[in-house]
Amino acid sequence: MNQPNEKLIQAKQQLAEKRSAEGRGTGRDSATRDRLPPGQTLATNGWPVLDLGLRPDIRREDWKLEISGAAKARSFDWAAFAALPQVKLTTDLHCVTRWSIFDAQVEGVLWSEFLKHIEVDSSATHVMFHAYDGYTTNLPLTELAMPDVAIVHSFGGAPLNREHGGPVRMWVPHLYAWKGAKWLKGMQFLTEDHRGFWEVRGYHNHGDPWKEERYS
Ligand SMILES: Nc1nc2c(c(=O)[nH]1)N[C@H]1C(S)=C(S)[C@@H](COP(=O)(O)O)O[C@H]1N2
Ligand SMILES: [Mo]
Repeated sequence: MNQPNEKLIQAKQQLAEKRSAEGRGTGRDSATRDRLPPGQTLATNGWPVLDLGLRPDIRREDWKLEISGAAKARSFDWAAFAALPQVKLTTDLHCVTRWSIFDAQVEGVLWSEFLKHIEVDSSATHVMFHAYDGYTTNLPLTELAMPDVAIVHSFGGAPLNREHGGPVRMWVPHLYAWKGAKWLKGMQFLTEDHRGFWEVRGYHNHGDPWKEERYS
């Protein structure tokens, strides 16, 4: 009677698993490769944490978002923010330190929706985002107008944890992740561009991962 060659099957299965893991890890399979911007690797161990190391501990009930500069001054507390129309988004995210994550599920308020609830001067061209850890990052209104830009409070169906910028962070998935301020505290509307924390320290002012706009 012919017996299947268990050893051969095992060896082949191990090879398949190895190749599959390599594909996930490095973007060597074509579907992954097409979604990975140049020079990026898919993070294999969940969503990495990157920041200045301060990680402020803000409770939802203590959180405030201040609108300032070339816009009507206004403050949102958690209740006011949570009352705005909410969406769920599934997007990829790319970090300049070369990891990417696929299919991040976030929930919050789309930028396009948020704009309906504030009064921005016609002279405004850029926004400086301010965070509770002192971090800043600048974005032109034209980039904020791109799809999937949002102010988010949840990830994977749960409140955004402290490490990833809870209670509320910016989500700008078409640019490198440093453009998304964690522990969001303020939006300062500007009539000209000013560079944020990393942008004055050699990071690219625009940060398109598909063009590898990493450093300037
Ligand atoms: N407030 C704040 N936001 C921040 C940072 C920071 O140091 N402070 N780091 C930025 C950088 S460099 C990256 S890569 C992403 C990382 O987000 P994550 O830790 O959720 O992966 O947050 C960005 N937003
Ligand atoms: Mo980063």
